[in-house]
Amino acid sequence: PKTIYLKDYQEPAFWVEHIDLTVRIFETHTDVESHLTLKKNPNIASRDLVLNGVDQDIIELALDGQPLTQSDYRRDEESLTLTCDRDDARFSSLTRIRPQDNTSLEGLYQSGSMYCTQCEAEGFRKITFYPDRPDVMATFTTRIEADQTRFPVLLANGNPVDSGELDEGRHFATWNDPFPKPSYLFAMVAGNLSRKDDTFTTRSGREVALRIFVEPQNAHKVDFALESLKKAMRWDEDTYGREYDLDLFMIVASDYFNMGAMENKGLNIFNSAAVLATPDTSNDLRFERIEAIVAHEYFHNWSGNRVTCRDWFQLSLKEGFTVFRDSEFTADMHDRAVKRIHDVVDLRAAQFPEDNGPMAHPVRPDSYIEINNFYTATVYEKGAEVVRMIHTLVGPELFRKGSDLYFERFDGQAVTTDDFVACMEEVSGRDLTQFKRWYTQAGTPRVTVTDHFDSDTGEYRLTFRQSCPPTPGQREKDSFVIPIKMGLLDADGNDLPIRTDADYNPDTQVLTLTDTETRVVFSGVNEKPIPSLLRDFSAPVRLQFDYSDEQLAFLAKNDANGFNRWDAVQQLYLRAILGMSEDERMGKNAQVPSALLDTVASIAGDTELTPAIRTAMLSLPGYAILKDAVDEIYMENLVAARKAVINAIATRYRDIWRSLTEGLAGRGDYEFTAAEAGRRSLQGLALWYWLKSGDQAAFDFAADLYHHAGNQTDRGNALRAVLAGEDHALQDELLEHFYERWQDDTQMVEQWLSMQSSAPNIGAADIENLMEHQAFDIKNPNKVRSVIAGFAMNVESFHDETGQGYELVADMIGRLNGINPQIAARLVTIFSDWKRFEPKRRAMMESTLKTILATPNLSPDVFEMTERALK
Ligand code: BAL
Ligand code: ZN
Repeated sequence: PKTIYLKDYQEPAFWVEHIDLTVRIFETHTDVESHLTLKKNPNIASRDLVLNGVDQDIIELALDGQPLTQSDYRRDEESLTLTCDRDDARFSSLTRIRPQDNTSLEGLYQSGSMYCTQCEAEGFRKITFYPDRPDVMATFTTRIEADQTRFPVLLANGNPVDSGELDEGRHFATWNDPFPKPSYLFAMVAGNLSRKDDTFTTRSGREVALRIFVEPQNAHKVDFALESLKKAMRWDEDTYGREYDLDLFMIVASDYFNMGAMENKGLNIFNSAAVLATPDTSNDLRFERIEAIVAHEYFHNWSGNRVTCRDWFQLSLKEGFTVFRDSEFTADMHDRAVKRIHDVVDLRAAQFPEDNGPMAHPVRPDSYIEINNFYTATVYEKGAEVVRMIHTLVGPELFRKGSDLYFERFDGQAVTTDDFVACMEEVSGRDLTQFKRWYTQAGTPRVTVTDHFDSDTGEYRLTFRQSCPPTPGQREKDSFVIPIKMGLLDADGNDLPIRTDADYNPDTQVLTLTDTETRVVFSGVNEKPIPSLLRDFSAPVRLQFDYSDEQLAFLAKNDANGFNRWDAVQQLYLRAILGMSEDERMGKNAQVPSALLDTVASIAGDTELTPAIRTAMLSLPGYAILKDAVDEIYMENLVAARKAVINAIATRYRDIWRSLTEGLAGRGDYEFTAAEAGRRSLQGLALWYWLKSGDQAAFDFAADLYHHAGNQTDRGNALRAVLAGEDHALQDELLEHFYERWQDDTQMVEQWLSMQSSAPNIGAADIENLMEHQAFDIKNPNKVRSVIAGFAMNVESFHDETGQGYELVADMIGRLNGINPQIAARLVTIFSDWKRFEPKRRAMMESTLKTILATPNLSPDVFEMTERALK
């Protein structure tokens, strides 16, 4: 496979001004006719017209109406190249594809009863010959022809311009998209779909028609997404001044989908799991996720579609910015501190480990083999953190000015992360040259902080030292610009006034570090304070300060910053679990620290904290975070230590968990609000602890809650708690009941699968059985994710000492390699921390990776990921 480098980027020799596309769907095949209006790019001397195309049978090709024969062009696996002597030319092609056999779910494919597309990143080349690169922006006219009975609904980007009947029971629809766009934003759908309509009036008074299309059995599941869409449209007007541009905005739900959703111009296509919701079938987390994804895809209309990426190395230009936007949207809609906590948990659980292993890459990578492998936590979530830091450094007003400038200056263009940052520099007058290292240097910086107090002079000094570990291809790192939001707490827990000559902004409480070492002197300090550092997680770094347990307990109780209160408790948990794990390994008697247990009791009883914050503070760090925090992973010891902490918390406070569970019972109908979701989450967690204490009354309560739940949040909380306990008869009974009741509901079946794959004590053999179940379908990514990815995240089971978990997942990767390489490649990341395990698992995981690498006909996707993992 070929490696592509950012440094080799060149504009194409020809632009496409317009494409006229006709897609004729037949029972056994689909014919695609396309006509490209080409224009020579005067900046490039070459006259090579390079058209990407794969998995297509050529019927005829023509240039300016002259048929082309094989000697007229050069062909390789991914493209054909011909010489075009005219500056204005028209390239035509007629090719044949087979969407019904397309299991990669890229390009045009069959999903259930419908046909739909996924073109990002490089799926359009599976539909027709085209310069399939994001810097080529064209207007599209799309005509679809298909059987009228089987496919009554025919959709494409833009506005409907024509439709009518054809012979033999067929019909057509023609769509025109007036906004130039890259081919990755192309979409079309043909199906028997039910439709729900709504409208949105933009702030300038234009009425936009909103339509959601779903397969008929899902017609009752669209209201929440429609409401979310309208909220997102309003928010983008209010917060960014961005108005929707077409007269029609459509969403289609597809059961077979590799990603969460896709922002195709005017025609978003969603994974059904990311759009369909009812209180009876979706839990609160799912509601929040759907609201965020609907918003994310909608926000792309500006940050991604109107202004797009010049090349795929710039992916974070649209993804990092858009994740930042959707994260702020959720914070505004619900609870800002809780949203920040959830984002940081995800970052630490997914992105930090990525940055800490062989898959580490910069937010703007330098090279790739398969771009699909770079839709990563680094490009998305760390990319969003980088945008957030710019927001923090320049402040909200200038950030908005910078984004206005960016959208205005680059509207209709394909640009780079440098262009984005340049706008922020221009409006703020701030030089962000050093800051841009966040885009080019991989790895999570470490910031070690020490302090010194001089009571004679009333000076308190903090010394910050930053470093960044080596990552693949980058041994040495230059220092980063790191905004540290901070405060100093006095003995009563109040913030002291800050007096310092350092680069500290009193309005935002932000201290900006630029050097490897920074000494900051605070004057007028009468007593030694406790520093509260990295408030709101103001930079994606690992900050280390040598707090005592008592100081952490103090911060957990008193810090004015909600995020840091939570983080102080997390440090207590982490420290306790890691300490106990190490004690265990050394054969010492491991004790749960009393500061931790006291803190837990005080949080559980603190009714001044919202239930949602209490849930977050009472939730232990997961294994992804624990594994990432140690140099060498000893799974048995980590598991034993984490369980011991849970058991101590559960049994010591059994009465608290019981009274919380009972006291937090819901009244009235389900409402998806921050307050109600918080209440349900705390009840779910309390029930889980109560049940972990082994109290029979808790099992009875859970069974009762399961059977009488009026919504899926409560039902799921009850079932998850039962699955975490030891009553196997009750587990079987509820699981059987669940499937019986919900087997016709795809989203519920997916949850049924993932609750089992992530339950404690599940083994590889159970997973094999689950894959034999009629509910499983290896060609459906959601089912694969529910069972296989769920199992792989279930580290207690996946890392079983026999290595059977590894074998099972490797076997799946081998099978998926030929079916859906994108999904197969994603699963490889599960093994990427193999080098950090103790010798036995390390050897087993390495050999598993080598087995994967030896798979016959390995796709470039899986090859690239496995090779990187092994390095
Ligand atoms: N662009 C791929 C899906 C998303 O990030 O919105
Ligand atoms: Zn996106």
